[in-house]
Amino acid sequence: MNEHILVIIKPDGMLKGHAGHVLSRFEETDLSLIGGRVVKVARELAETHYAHLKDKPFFDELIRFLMGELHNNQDLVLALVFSGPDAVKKGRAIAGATNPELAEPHSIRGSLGRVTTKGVFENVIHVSSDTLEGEREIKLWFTPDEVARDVFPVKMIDNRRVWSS
Ligand code: IDP
Ligand code: MG
Repeated sequence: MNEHILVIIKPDGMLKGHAGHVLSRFEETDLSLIGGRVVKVARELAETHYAHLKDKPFFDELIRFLMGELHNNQDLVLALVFSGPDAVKKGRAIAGATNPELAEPHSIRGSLGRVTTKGVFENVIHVSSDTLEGEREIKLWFTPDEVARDVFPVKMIDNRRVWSS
């Protein structure tokens, strides 16, 4: 059964030129790349993406991080959709643990991430942590026409294809 995940090269990864490396790591798996866009991260998108963390003490810093405010105003990220068997497990293994200092050394976060002196986890990539989160996030970052396979149901509104829920 195929799973679908959102992967984001975060501003630290974009600024440091790690997008190609991340793509290479995913290309070593059997996952298929079925969507990709360069996205300017507005505050509303960042806050919606991380809405489940809004009560955390690091939330404001996290939003500023995703908007690129901690990285030379690097406000463009690369958002990717990967699909395939066990995509969540494979994607999370490539990413490594949330805290770069605890992440497996050969993972993306373990090898390329860092914790700032202010305690921000600069962890290079986002990967959906389960299939429900993957669905919510893909629908948030992509329209149906921007995903090259029919992964979730769509409906027509004013002659446009939109996600049906
Ligand atoms: P995940 O990215 O591994 O799924 P989440 O718990 O969903 O981890 O947290 C989302 C993001 O919030 C992390 O990737 C990281 O950038 C940041 N974050 C999570 N926990 C902490 C923390 O304890 N301190 C600082 N930043 C954190
Ligand atoms: Mg998460």
